[in-house]
Amino acid sequence: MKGVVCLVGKFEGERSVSRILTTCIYCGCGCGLYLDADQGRIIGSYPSGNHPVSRGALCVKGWNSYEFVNKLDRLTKPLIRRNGRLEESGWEEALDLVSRRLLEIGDRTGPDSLAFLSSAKTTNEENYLMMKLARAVFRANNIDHCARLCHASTVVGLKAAFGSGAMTNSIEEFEDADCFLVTGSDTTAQHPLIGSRIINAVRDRSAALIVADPRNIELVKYADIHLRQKNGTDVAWINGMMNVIIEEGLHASRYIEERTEGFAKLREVVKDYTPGYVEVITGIPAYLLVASARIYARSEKAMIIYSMGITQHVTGVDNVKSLANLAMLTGHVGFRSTGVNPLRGQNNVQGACDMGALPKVFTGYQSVGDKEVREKFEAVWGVKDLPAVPGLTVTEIFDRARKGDVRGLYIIGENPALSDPDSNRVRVALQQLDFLVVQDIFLSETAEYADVVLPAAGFAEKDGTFTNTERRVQRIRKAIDPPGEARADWEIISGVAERCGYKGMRYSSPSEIMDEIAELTPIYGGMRYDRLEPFGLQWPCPSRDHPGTPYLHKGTFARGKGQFMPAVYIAPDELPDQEYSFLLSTGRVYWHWHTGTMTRRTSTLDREVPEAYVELHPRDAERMQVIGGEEVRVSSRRGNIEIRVKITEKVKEGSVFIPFHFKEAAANILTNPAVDPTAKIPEYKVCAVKIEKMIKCGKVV
Ligand SMILES: Nc1nc2c(c(=O)[nH]1)N[C@H]1C(S)=C(S)[C@@H](COP(=O)(O)OP(=O)(O)OC[C@H]3O[C@@H](n4cnc5c(=O)[nH]c(N)nc54)[C@H](O)[C@@H]3O)O[C@H]1N2
Ligand SMILES: Nc1nc2c(c(=O)[nH]1)N[C@H]1C(S)=C(S)[C@@H](COP(=O)(O)OP(=O)(O)OC[C@H]3O[C@@H](n4cnc5c(=O)[nH]c(N)nc54)[C@H](O)[C@@H]3O)O[C@H]1N2
Ligand code: SF4
Ligand SMILES: [Mo]
Repeated sequence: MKGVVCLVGKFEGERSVSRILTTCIYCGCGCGLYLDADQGRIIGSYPSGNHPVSRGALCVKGWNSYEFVNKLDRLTKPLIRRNGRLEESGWEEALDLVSRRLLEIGDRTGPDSLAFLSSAKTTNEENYLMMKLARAVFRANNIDHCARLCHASTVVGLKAAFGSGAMTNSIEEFEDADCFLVTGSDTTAQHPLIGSRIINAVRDRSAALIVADPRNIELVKYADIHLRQKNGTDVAWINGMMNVIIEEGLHASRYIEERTEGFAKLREVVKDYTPGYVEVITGIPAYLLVASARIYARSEKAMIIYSMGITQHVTGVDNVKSLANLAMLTGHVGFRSTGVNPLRGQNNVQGACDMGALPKVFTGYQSVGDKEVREKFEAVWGVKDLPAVPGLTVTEIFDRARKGDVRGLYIIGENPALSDPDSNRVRVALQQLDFLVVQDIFLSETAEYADVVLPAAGFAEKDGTFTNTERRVQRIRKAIDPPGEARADWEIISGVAERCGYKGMRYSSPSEIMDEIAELTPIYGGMRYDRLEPFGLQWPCPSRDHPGTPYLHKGTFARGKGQFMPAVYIAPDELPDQEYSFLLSTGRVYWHWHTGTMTRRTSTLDREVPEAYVELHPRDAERMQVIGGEEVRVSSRRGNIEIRVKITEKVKEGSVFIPFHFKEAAANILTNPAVDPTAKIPEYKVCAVKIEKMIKCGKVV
C-alpha cells in the first residue's frame, strides 16, 4: 500500500500524525481524500491530487468530512429498550436479543414478515453481508435500501432499454463532450466535482449546454438554453425533441437500424408531440424546444445527465425510458464522452445496488427467480432453497408494517423517519412493528423508535470499498478506531448471523468478503483488494487480468439491441387545486446531507444554512403580503409544518421548494407517497400544498 498511509510527522515525544488515503463519505462523485489522524481523532481532510475524480479539489463537504466523526454524541454502546426507554447494554446481550427475536418472528409468522433495509452509506462488503443475512439466514427477499427513493426508475428504465442501469460514461470523459443536456440535476450543488467538469467544458471548449429544469439552478448561468418546464412534464418535452428530430431528419438512421429495435412504434407515438402541443403541456416555448433538439442531435459527442428531477415521479420509469429513446434516436450512446449518465447520489448507492440489496436480485443484478443463479449462491453459502419470489420494496415494507404483515425490521444506515414520504404514516409503521433494530453511528430519528440500537463504526474507522457513480470500485481505509464499543457494520452483521446458528459468515477482513463477492458476481469477477490500489477499477471487470470498463455499450448494448420504449405523457399524481394551490417540490442544498445526521453536526456546514426554509417567488410573496424570514404554515393533505420564507426567483410563480434536511420542519410530512407502478419510487418532486400566514395584525394565529 505504498503512498496510501504515511506518517506526516512526530510531535511532542510519542505523538504522531498519520495520513491515510480514503474515499469521501458524501456523494457519488467518489472523490479521493486524505484523512489526518492524531491521537485517535481525525484532524483534517485534504484532496488527493492524482485521483481521477478529485484531481486536487474537494467540495466543502469533502473538506469537512471528518467533523461529525469526532462528535461526542456518537453511539458508543448497544442500547436496548427497557420499560419504554433505551438503556445501555453489552454486545453479547444485544446480539443475542436481535437474533432471538428475528428468528422467533420468522418462525411464528413466516420469513415474509421480516424485512431488512441496507445502506448506501456503508461499504460493498457490508451491503453484501446484509443481503446474505436476509436471504441465507432468514430466507427473506424483503431487502431494499434508499436507491428505491432515488434511482429505482433508472435501474428499471435503463436496464430495459440498454441492458444495464448504470451511468454509461466516466467522469473524466465529461470534459471532452460537445453538448450536455442536463435535466433534473442540480449538478453544481449535488455533484460539485462533476458540475465543475461541465463548466470547464463549456468555458474552455465552448461545449453546448442545455438545462431542462423548473428551477433556476446555478448551471443555468452557463447554459445556452434553459428549458423551464412545469414539474412532472418531462415525457412531453422529451417526446417533443424526438418529434422535431424525426421531422427534420436529424435521427441516426444507420445506428437505429444496426443497433436498436422498436423504432417504428416510437415514431408513431412521438408524432403527436409537436412543439406547439408540447408548449401547452410544459410551458416550454416551441422555438426553444426546436433549437434544443437541433443542437443535441447535431452534436458529435452529446451527453445526457440526469438525476432526481427525472426519477422521483410516478412516471419515473417513463421519464428515464424517454431519455434513453432520445439518446438512441440520435446515436448518442456507446461511445467515449457520449451517453446517458444518471448521477448516482450516495457515496455507495451504486455499490449497494450492485451488491443485490434489492428485492429482486442477488449481486450483479442476477435474478432471484433464476434457478441456476440460486443454485450458485446456495452452493457457496452452504444453504438450500433460497427464496425465489421477489421481496418487498422500501415503500411496500412500510405499508405492510402498518397493516401488521411485516413485524420485524432491521435497518442499517438509513433514516426513513425523515427520508421516506408522508412521514406521519412512516412513524405509525415504525411504532406498529413487534421488533425494530437500528444500526447507525448516531441516535437518528428512526433509532428513537428502535427496540435495539447497535453502534456502528463510521467510514473513517473501517476498511472496505465504495462504488462511485461511474462504477469505480475504490477503497476506504481505517484511519482511527471506532468510538467506545462501536463496531464495523460487517462485524455486527456477521455477529447476528453467527448467533442465528449460521456458520457461513466468518471473515477475518473485508478483503475476504470481496473475494466471495468476486466469485459470485461476473461484473465484479476481477475485483481483488490488491488490484484496487490506488484509485480503484470500473466494472464490468470480469477477470483478474481485465483492466475495467470506462464506458458501456461499445459496439453493442449490454442487452444486445437497444430497445426503444415510447411513453405517453401522464400528469403527476397530485397537482395544485383551489384549496392546495401551490406546487411543492423538494430536494437538497449544497451544504447539507439528507436527514442532516452528519452535516448538521458539522459546524462549518451548519453555520451556512442553519435552518429550514421554503422558497417562494417574489410575486407570490407580494400577493400574500409575506416578507422574507417570516414564518408561515405549509400544509398538504398529509400534514403541516411551520417554516421561514425565503423569497427568490429560483422557483417559478405558483411553485415552492423545501429542502428535506431539517427535522424541525420536515418536508416529508408534506410529500405524497404515490409511487411509480414498476419502480415503486415516490413522487417527491410534485405535490400540492397551501401556505398560510401565521401573523395577522401582529398576532400569531
Ligand atoms: N449537498 C448534497 N449533495 C447531494 C445530496 C445531498 O443531500 N446534499 N444527496 C445525494 C443524493 S442521494 C442524490 S440522489 C443526489 C440528488 O441530486 P439532484 O437530483 O441534483 O438533487 P435534487 O435537489 O433532488 O433535485 C434535482 C433537480 O431536479 C429539479 N426538478 C424538480 N422537479 C423536476 C421535474 O419535474 N423535472 C425535471 N426535469 N427536473 C425537476 C430540481 O429543480 C433540481 O434542480 O444528490 C447527491 N448529492
Ligand atoms: N422529500 C424528499 N425526500 C427524499 C428525497 C428528496 O429528494 N425529497 N430524496 C431521497 C433520496 S434520493 C435518498 S438517497 C434518501 C436518503 O435517505 P436516507 O438514506 O435515509 O438518509 P441519510 O440521512 O443519508 O441516512 C443515512 C444514515 O446512515 C448513517 N450512517 C452514516 N455512516 C454510517 C455507517 O458507516 N454505518 C451505519 N450503520 N450508519 C451510517 C447516518 O447517520 C444516517 O442516519 O432520501 C430520500 N428522501
Ligand atoms: S463532490 Fe462529492 S465526493 Fe467529492 S468532496 Fe464533494 S461530497 Fe465528497
Ligand atoms: Mo439519492
